[in-house]
Amino acid sequence: MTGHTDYDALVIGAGFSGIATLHFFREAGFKTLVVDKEAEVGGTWWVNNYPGVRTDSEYPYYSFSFSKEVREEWDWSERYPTGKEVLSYLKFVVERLDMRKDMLFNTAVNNAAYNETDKVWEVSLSDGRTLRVKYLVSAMGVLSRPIWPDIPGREKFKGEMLHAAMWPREGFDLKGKRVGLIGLGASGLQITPTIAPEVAELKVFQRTPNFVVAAKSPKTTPEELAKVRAEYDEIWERAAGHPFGVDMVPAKYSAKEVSEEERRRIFESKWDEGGFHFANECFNDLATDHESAELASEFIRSKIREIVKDPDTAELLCPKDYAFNGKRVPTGFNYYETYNLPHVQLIDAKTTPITEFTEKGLKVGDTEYELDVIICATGFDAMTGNLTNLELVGRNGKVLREKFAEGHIGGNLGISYNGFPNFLVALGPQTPYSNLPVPIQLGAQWMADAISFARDNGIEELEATPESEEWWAAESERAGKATVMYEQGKKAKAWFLGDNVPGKPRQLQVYMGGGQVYQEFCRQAKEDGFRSFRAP
Ligand code: N01
Repeated sequence: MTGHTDYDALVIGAGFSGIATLHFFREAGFKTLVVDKEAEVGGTWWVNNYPGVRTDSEYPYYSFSFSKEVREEWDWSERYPTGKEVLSYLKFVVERLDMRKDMLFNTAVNNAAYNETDKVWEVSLSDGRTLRVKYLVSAMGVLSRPIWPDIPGREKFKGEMLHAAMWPREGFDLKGKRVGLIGLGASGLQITPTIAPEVAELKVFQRTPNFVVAAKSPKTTPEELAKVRAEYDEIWERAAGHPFGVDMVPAKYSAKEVSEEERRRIFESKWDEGGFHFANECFNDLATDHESAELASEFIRSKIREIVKDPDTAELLCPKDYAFNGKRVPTGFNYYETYNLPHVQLIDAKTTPITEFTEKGLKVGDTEYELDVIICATGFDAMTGNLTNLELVGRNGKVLREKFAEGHIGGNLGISYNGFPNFLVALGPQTPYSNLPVPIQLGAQWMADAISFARDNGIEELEATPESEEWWAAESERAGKATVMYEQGKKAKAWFLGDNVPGKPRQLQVYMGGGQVYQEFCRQAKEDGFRSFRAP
């Protein structure tokens, strides 16, 4: 029998995942507490307040579908809402659904240990308390453990050193400053055009260029919002059934099946539509066929050469060592155009890498660049970073990071790990590579169903079976290797392979087989009475 508990469930993190988990757990009748080390709700959208931060998924499916009140009452202002607007939305959800009373802020989980006798998790908090809970849920986020660049001398720099994911809460005035930017993933690409107009000089140090698809963010109209509301359930259904969790029409043809002229016409029209329409709606094999991915690459290179006036800069911006989809596709808002500004300079940090930070700036080979501010938009220890950092002790004193070191980062379906009973992960490693609110909401609902089933059937412990972990590791690898992302990602040192973190073993960090396939596996597990989550 389970010993005394303070809560049925404790959820770590009050971002999208924590909010959805709280919603479904409360609905299912579980007394749940959410704790977050930050001062507010929002997770990623609270922490990331760097200049230019915004979504690159469109608002109708970059949001929850579960609350009719929220859907009816919240008005989005533009297609790709800014970080500030997403944060306001999450605050609105929390207020409207009266969630704050079940949330605790400025409180970190120091460690958690499973008490095998009482079958409870003992969770020690930074406020000095130890709570006993039946279920412990990680909703700590997947791209939220920032990493600094592997360049010596950071402490020497006498100017201001900022990280995109640790931007000062109160903002930072860059007006008139000489700024250096390292990192051109989604974060750096949003920062570049946003800060360029106000700084005195912007030096962008590029190691690997990206294939950036253009995006525009028109303002919404009352008519459009009304239409989205009327069609909301269908929009959500389509997004849930799409491999990447977006409401887009999968293309029917291969890029190799059409004439060159027709291909160009289709690429142009989806480029104009903007954002992920280009990746998802042009052709059906840009993520699975290397030649088709190369055709898309060549189109984007032609766009770069068209937009960027200086031919040397344009060539430097053209990725040549890997093809489209080799990195997580980023969207750009005036990104390439920014290099036409006279005070913006692109510096090749690939041929000659950045060797060190100095008192005055940084050095690339023998050249020292003097700077007032250095911005590192150098990414995250993705998917596993927060989990390996947590002192989470399961059966027989085993720590989760030890299990990860053995290679089982995804457990069963990225949700549960053998040896860690009643510990569940919202959006764990090897969950879908997708527009995230969709798998977040579906995953939270699934977890609530799983623990309801356990309660209703007298099952004390939910825990992945060893066989299910072997199966999921093999399926994740099979699915990943069937995509362009795997081979191209290796060339591009993609975070979805773990290649961006020195020393991290190369392993698929996400499930590449498609969100709809993943959901089908989850549905089957539920239909099967969660058998693969009932070790031994
Ligand atoms: O990080 P990244 P990010 N010298 O890992 C460079 C999500 N996201 O924060 O490619 C020079 O993509 C590194 O270079 P290289 C989204 O899923 C979403 O931008 O390794 N450069 C790379 O350019 C995204 O994919 C939004 O050669 C160095 C950069 O740092 C994920 O978060 C917005 C270097 C890191 O890029 C991560 O994006 C923001 C060095 N020594 C983020 N070390 C939305 O729009 C590293 N780099 C919703």
